[in-house]
Amino acid sequence: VKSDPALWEKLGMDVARFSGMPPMLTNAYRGIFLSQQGRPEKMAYFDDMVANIHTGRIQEIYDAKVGGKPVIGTFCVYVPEELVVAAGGICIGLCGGAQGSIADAEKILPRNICPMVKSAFGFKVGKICPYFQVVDLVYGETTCDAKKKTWELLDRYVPTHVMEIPQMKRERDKWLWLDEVKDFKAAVERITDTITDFDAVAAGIKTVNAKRFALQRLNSLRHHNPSPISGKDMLLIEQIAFYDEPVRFAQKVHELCDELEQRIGSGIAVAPKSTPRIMVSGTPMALPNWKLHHIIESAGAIVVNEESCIGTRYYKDLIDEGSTDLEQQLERLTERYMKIDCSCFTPNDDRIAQVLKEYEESGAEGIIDYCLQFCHTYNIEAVKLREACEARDIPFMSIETDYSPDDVGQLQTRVEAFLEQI
Ligand code: BJ8
Repeated sequence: VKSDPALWEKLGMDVARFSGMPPMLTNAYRGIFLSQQGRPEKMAYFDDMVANIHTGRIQEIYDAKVGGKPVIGTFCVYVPEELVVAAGGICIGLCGGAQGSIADAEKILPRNICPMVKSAFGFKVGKICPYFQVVDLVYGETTCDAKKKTWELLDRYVPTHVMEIPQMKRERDKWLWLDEVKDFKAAVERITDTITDFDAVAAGIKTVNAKRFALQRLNSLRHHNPSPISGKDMLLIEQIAFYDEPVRFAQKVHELCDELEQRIGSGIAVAPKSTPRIMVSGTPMALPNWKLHHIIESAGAIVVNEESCIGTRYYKDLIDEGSTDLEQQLERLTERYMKIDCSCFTPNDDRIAQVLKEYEESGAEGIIDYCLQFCHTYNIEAVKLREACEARDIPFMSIETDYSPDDVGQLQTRVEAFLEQI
C-alpha cells in the first residue's frame, strides 16, 4: 500500500501517526488476499485499488474537488448517491471497519456502542483517514441510535447533515421518505451550485444502476459451484464499490465477470466442488473488515453470498429508468430505496424472505449471521432468522463480534464446529 505524505499534509491529516498505517495494511493484505491460490487475473485492478487507497484514488478525488466537484461522505446505503452523481459530485462511503481508530473514538464516545460507528468517528477525530479529510460534508441518517446521536458530535469536526429515514414501511412513511429525498436533492444542489433536472437525474440513475447491475452479474457468477472466485475477493470488490469512480468500477467488474465466465466454461475454480458453501448475512463489513470471511475461508469453506449492505442489499434493486418526468423519477428512486430491508425497520419480515431467497440462489449449505457488537436491531432480528432457518433445516449460526483480534481463536473454533454439521 503506497504512501504520499505530501498529499496527506494537504488534506490536514496527522501525517506522523498515519504513516504507520500503509505498512500495516500491506502486511494484512498480503496475508489475507495475496496468499490465496488461483485468483482470477482481473483481480489485479482491485489489488491496485487497495495499493493506491491512500494515494491514487484519494489524489483523483482531491483533484476533482480542487476542480470544483464537491465530495460527500455517507454511512448508509439509504443515502441516494444517484442524486450526488446527477449533480456532478462524488459520493464515498465512510463507514469504519478498522480497530485502529476505535481508541480515538472511545476518548469521547461511550465504549459500548457499535464498532462501525466508533471506527468512523475515530478516523475523523484522529485525522487518520484521507477520505474523511477530503469530504466537504457528510450525510448521516436516523437508522440506529448509535449513528443518529453520533452525528450531533461529528458535526463539530465536519459539517454533518442528517436524513430522517422512516422506521416503518407504511404508505405515510413512503411519503415522508420522498420528502426527505427531495430535501436531499435540494441540499446537494446548493452544495454543487447546480440544478439537477430530469436529464441529470436520469444520468445519475443510469450510472449507479450500471454499477449495481455489474455487481449483480458478478454475484450470480460467483454462485456457480465450484466457485470461480473466493468470498474474500468478492467482499473486497463490494467494499471498493463505495469509493471507486462508478463508471470505471462497473467496467472493471464486467471485465472480471468475462473472465469468470471463461473460468466456469473451462472448469477453473478457487476451491473444489465439495468445499462447504457458506452464506453470510447481517451487519455490513466496512473496509478493512475481513475478519469473518478470513476465518471461514481459512477453515476450509467458501463464502458464496453476503446478505449485507456491503453486499446484496446495496445492489439487489435497480431504479426503473422509464420515468417521463422528474416527479416520477424521484418516486421511483424512493420506491427502490424503500426495498432496502435494514433491520432498523419494524416489522422487517421481507428481510427474512430475502435471506431465504439468497440462500437458495447461492447454493449455500449454511448461514452464518454476523452481528456487530451492540447492534441491537440485527442482534434481535437474528432470533427470527434462526427460527426461519430451523423450520427449514438450514444450518444456522449467529455470531456477535467486533473488530478486535481477541475473539479470533474462539470464532475459529465455533466456525469449525459449524462446518462439521454441513
Ligand atoms: S441500511 S444496515 S448501512 S443502517 S451495525 S451502525 S445499524 S449499530 S450499519 Fe446500516 Fe444503513 Fe441499515 Fe445498511 Fe447501527 Fe447496527 Fe452499527 Fe449499523
